[in-house]
Amino acid sequence: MALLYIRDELNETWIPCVGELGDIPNVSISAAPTNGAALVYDTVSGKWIDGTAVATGGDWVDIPPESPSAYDDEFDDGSLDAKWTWYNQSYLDTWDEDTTKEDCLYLQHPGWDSTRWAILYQACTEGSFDLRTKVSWGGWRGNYTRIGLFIGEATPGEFTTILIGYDEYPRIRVQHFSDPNTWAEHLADIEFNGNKMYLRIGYDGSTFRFYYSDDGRAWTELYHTSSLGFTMGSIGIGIDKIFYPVGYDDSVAVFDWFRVSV
Ligand SMILES: [Ca+2]
Ligand SMILES: [Ca+2]
Repeated sequence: MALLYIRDELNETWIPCVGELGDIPNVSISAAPTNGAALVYDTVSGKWIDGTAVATGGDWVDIPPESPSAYDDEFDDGSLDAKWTWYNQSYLDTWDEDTTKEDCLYLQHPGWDSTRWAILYQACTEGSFDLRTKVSWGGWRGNYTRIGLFIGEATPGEFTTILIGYDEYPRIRVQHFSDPNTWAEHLADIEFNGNKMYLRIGYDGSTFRFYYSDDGRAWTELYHTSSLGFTMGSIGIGIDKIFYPVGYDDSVAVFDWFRVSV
């Protein structure tokens, strides 16, 4: 029989689920199961997940949700889903949904053509939402290379992104663009020397919040605003690398999944 563990977020430990659960902060468990399985409620994602999935103390944020939204993509079936539309895909930009390694989406952007952000987007005008992705670098990075998560106008026009990127030094940054080719303003940033990050944008009907996390569970808010300055019409992911001469290595964004709660 698999042993179920419960995550104690306050003490950052896994607690074996034997006997009485007691009052453990931030988690709850379903009624006694009849089939040997158990459901654990993850207060971070707001979803019930199969308790056996965390039996080894694993990283359950990487387990697909039981009820994915129509916007979700696990990037695990070998082809780019029809729900995505490219913006600024030049003949140089390629994608690879690699099912032979980690079931990730690789966006490769040489960057020495005239475009800036190469973007994959979906139309979205939801009143409130929670948008998350897991992203890492898969190639070269230098000044003005960026990979990130965004919300924007339709097609997508003006947009605001939370990204991991490089500008004199490596950063996590919230940035506003007038359009995918035109930078507008820096809104917030911190130094970040890592390679992998979870990024999140939430809107509760009154405030837009931009978060990052190194484990996908404990989130740090980097920026919030009550007004984006534009009307939201799209959500998506992208990679930016501008005007490096031929000879620099390609820049590659590796997205593991894209999940949306509305
Ligand atoms: Ca796919
Ligand atoms: Ca995946």
